[in-house]
Amino acid sequence: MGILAGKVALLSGGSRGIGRAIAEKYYEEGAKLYILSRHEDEITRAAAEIDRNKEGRVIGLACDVSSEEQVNAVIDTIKKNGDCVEILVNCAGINLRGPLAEMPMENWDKVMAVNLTGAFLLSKACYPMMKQLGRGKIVNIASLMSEIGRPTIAPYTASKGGIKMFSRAAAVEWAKDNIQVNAIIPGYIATDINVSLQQDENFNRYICERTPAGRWGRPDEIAATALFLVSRGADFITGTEIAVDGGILAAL
Ligand code: GCO
Repeated sequence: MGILAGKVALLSGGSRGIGRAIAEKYYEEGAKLYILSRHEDEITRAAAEIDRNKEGRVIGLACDVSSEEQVNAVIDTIKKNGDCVEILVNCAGINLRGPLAEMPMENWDKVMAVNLTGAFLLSKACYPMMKQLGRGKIVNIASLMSEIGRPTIAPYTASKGGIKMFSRAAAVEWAKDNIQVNAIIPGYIATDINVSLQQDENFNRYICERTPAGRWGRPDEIAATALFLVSRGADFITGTEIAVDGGILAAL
C-alpha cells in the first residue's frame, strides 16, 4: 500500500507538465485525486489516463481557478462525494511573455489571476476541510522567478514572487491547525510551458550552461519532492521553499 492510501488530494493544473507528474506520483502512492484544468476534454482525458488501474480514483473537473464560483463548485462536488481534501497542490500556472513596456493589462491580470489568485481561492476553500480533519498539506509551485528576474516575463515573475510569500503567510497562519504549507522552486523543467524556450537554441544553451547539472529538469523530479512534502517525514516543515533546480540558483 502506498503512503497516500486513503488520502484525498486536489491538484490544480493536473492535466499537463509538473501537475500531471505530481498527480501520477500521488496516484501510485494510493491517493484519491481530484485534478483541475480549464479545459473539460483535456482534464477528462488526463484523469482517465492517470487512473491506469481503472479504479475510479482520479476525478477530472473543469475549473478556472481564478473564479471563486467555479472553485466553490469544485469543493461542493468533493463534499457531495463524501470526500475531504487533506492535500492541496497549487500548480496551475500560465506565462504570457513580452516586453514590460508593451505588456497589455489583460495579460498581467490573467497571469496574476491564475498563478496567484487561484492559489489563494483554492487554499481558502480547502482550509475548512483540513481544519476539520485536524491535518493538511499544501504545496505551492513557485519558480526560479520567485527569487530572480529575467526580461520579458514581468507578470509571471511578480506572480511567482507573490506565491512564495502567500505560501509563507498561509504557513504561519495555519500551523496551529496542523496544516503545513510549503513551496517548490522548480528550475528549468522540460514541460509545455517551456517548449518555445527549449526550441530557442541560444536560450537552451544558456540554460544548460548555467545549470550546474548541465540539463533541463524532468517533471517527475519535482513530483518526488512534492511527495516528500506531503509525507509524515515533512510534518515539521512549513513556511519554506525547496529548490529542485540542478543547482542553478546557487550558481546565478
Ligand atoms: C521562463 C519560463 C518559466 C520558467 C520557470 C523557472 O520564461 O523563464 O517560462 O516558466 O521555466 O518558472 O522556474
